[in-house]
Amino acid sequence: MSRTTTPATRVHFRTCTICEAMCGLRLELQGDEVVDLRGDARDPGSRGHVCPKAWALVDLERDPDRLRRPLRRVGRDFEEISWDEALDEAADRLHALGRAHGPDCRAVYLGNPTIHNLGAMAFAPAFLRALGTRNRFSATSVDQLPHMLVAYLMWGHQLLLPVPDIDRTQFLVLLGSNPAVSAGSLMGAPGFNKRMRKLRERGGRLWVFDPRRSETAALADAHHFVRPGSDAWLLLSVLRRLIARGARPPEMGLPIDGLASLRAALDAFPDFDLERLTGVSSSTACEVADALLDTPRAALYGRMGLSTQPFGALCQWLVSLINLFAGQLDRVGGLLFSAPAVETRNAPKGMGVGRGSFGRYKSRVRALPEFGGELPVACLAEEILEPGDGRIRALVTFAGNPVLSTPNGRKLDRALSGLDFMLSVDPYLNETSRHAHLILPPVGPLSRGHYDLALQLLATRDTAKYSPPCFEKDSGERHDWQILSGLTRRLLRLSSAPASARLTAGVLEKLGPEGILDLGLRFGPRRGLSLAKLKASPHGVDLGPRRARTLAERAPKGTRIQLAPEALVADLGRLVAAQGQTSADEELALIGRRQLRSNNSWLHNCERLMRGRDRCTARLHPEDAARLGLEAGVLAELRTDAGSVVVPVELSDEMMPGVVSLPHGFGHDREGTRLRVASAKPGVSLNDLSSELRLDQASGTAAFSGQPVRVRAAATPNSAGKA
Ligand SMILES: Nc1nc2c(c(=O)[nH]1)N[C@H]1C(S)=C(S)[C@@H](COP(=O)(O)OP(=O)(O)OC[C@H]3O[C@@H](n4cnc5c(=O)[nH]c(N)nc54)[C@H](O)[C@@H]3O)O[C@H]1N2
Ligand SMILES: Nc1nc2c(c(=O)[nH]1)N[C@H]1C(S)=C(S)[C@@H](COP(=O)(O)OP(=O)(O)OC[C@H]3O[C@@H](n4cnc5c(=O)[nH]c(N)nc54)[C@H](O)[C@@H]3O)O[C@H]1N2
Ligand code: SF4
Ligand SMILES: [Mo]
Repeated sequence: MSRTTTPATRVHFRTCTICEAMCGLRLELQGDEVVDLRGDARDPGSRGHVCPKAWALVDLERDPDRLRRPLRRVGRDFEEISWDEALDEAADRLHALGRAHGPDCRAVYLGNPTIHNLGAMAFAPAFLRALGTRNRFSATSVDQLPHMLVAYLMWGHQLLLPVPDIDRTQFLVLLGSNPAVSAGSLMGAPGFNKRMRKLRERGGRLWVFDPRRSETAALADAHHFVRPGSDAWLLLSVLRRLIARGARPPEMGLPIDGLASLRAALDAFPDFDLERLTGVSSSTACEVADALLDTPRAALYGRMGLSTQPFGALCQWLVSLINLFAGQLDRVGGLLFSAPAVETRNAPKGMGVGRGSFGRYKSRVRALPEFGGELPVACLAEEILEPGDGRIRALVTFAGNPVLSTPNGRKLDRALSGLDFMLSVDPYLNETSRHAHLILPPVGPLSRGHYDLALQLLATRDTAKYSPPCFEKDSGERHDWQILSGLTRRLLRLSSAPASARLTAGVLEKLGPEGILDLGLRFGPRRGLSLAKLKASPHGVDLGPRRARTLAERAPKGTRIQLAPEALVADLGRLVAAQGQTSADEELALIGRRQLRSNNSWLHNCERLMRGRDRCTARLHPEDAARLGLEAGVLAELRTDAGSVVVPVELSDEMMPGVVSLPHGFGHDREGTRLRVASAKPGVSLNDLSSELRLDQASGTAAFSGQPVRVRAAATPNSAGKA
């Protein structure tokens, strides 16, 4: 009788590193094979929630397309080289260009997965310092920059971001956010649907303002269509109503400046026709204001749809003012500030994230303002292409795919192909890294230890959890932090940096991410925490409910709340001027559409998620389709000032008439990538349509929402996805 031996079964607990929900996962393994994956019911934050994307962690770990060794470009091809050779060459070339043209000729772009990566969070600051360039870019300026700018201007720290207390609120108003799909952002909210069911069971209400009847709107007590990019008028109306009803900012434990200037600015703002501009009636705006004022626990919150639009900063300022005047800011059931176990804000100088800064310098070509040491990524391409002193000649991309994720991807594509040197730290040879001279791939997502240093600040509950690596990396692989540290050390050596800088780099490398985390926990505000303690609690530690009135404790010393920051008051003039602008009849307003089985641009090589019908479609209202002579299933050409794409059409009355939506992160048909699954169903890139010139001028954030787009039947029926 033959006997087969089954490998021993082991169970591994970890945090999912894909989105801000930070779901606790329970993986069951037989040998090296993951045979089961489910939500960890004992995780104090996610309590068993999980979504289909979590399996991508397993698939990416095993993906044959995932790079394991450094690649060097040879003509149009790549060859594998050793780590030492690759790191030496990268540092030498960056150093040589810096010597010849000054440090600023070397730019850096940090992508979204950086924040989901303990090692990268711990080691990127030193790398950035060693490079010493003003040309820093990141996904921040296609995402949450307006939130950070407003926090910096109003209460003195870019990371003091108030989070809706969704488990205790009785009235939640969401604008431009779709947590039923996204799991929330700057509001990490795993199991959002369940939590909304509970809200309604306790007699609470959810209202949604969105140009699409989104998956979140479908859960709501009321959904109102709002014209893309027009929310600032709606928010102004809500604020005016609050003030007309006598609302005043409550005692916050901090001095409050600017009430008179704010009132003067609001009084001077001309009357406007809210319904014509936004599609929302004045009575609805008043209802929102009244409910926020009269419900003891209520919160108004706006996210992507409010930030990445022409008035992103104005919107986020108005959101904060509304919550403040309604007495809901820093209050239980309203919006609260987090109290994480590791205070990155208090990290030693240069290691954490400082208070922020704004407008200390400007971009060379378009004079866009710096924020927190970064420039808006919408100007990256022109900074490379435009000749002259100060031109960017080298670029390091780290965990980013800006060709698909930043405005006018085609222009950036062109710009990248002309760089003197480009380095990508990325596990894939994709639309961006295909331009690199060197690609340094980190280990897979299950082979590293993890703790969410930054996202804990933004979640709806304070927890702390360390995930050990599920797999040992093989000796020929490197962690992101080892790549960053290897580059930092070499750059410091080449530039004969002071001994102290080199010593610090050496100490950090010895500590590694886990050692740094341990120090952060031990010296953090929560007593008794350490890495050992977290290792002994594999499901994570609950840090208890959040408290009200913590802004005064957490704001930098000497903070005075600024109700009317000059830059924002001045920006009201731009809103007044936009009142008269009209769009052409044949134009629709373009918005994005996140999907449950996709995450930005980088999960499309996961077969499990890509299965089924083509999801990269243009969705519009049947009335618009009839007017434009389009039917479901036909191919349409979408054209803007930036470019054009051809995509299949879907019809749905979930769309506000006059609005068309397309998901972002697709467009995998570019030549020279190694993406087996993604390029089989490439879709088109939304950012081939978005213009790099369309910005929230106040913050420099890309204004994706509401881009005017001409839609018509495509002339070439066979060119789907091959724009
Ligand atoms: N039109 C439009 N554009 C958008 C958006 C939108 O809604 N509409 N959304 C914006 C938002 S919110 C964001 S955050 C950005 C995202 O923009 P980016 O961060 O530029 O793009 P991602 O698609 O997240 O690409 C992540 C890259 O990191 C790599 N990667 C994944 N994990 C790791 C890792 O652990 N280490 C390293 N080194 N690399 C890794 C992936 O292979 C991929 O190349 O896109 C923005 N762009
Ligand atoms: N499944 C999945 N989850 C994700 C991601 C993903 O790609 N896929 N990405 C992650 C990332 S990086 C982020 S930043 C978060 C973002 O998470 P969210 O902030 O929830 O962003 P979106 O899901 O893009 O939802 C934005 C909503 O705004 C609406 N909208 C568009 N324009 C306007 C406007 O002008 N006004 C108003 N009022 N609404 C508008 C859109 O129709 C959409 O419903 O999601 C994260 N989670
Ligand atoms: S919701 Fe986000 S964190 Fe949770 S399993 Fe899905 S991708 Fe991972
Ligand atoms: Mo994002």
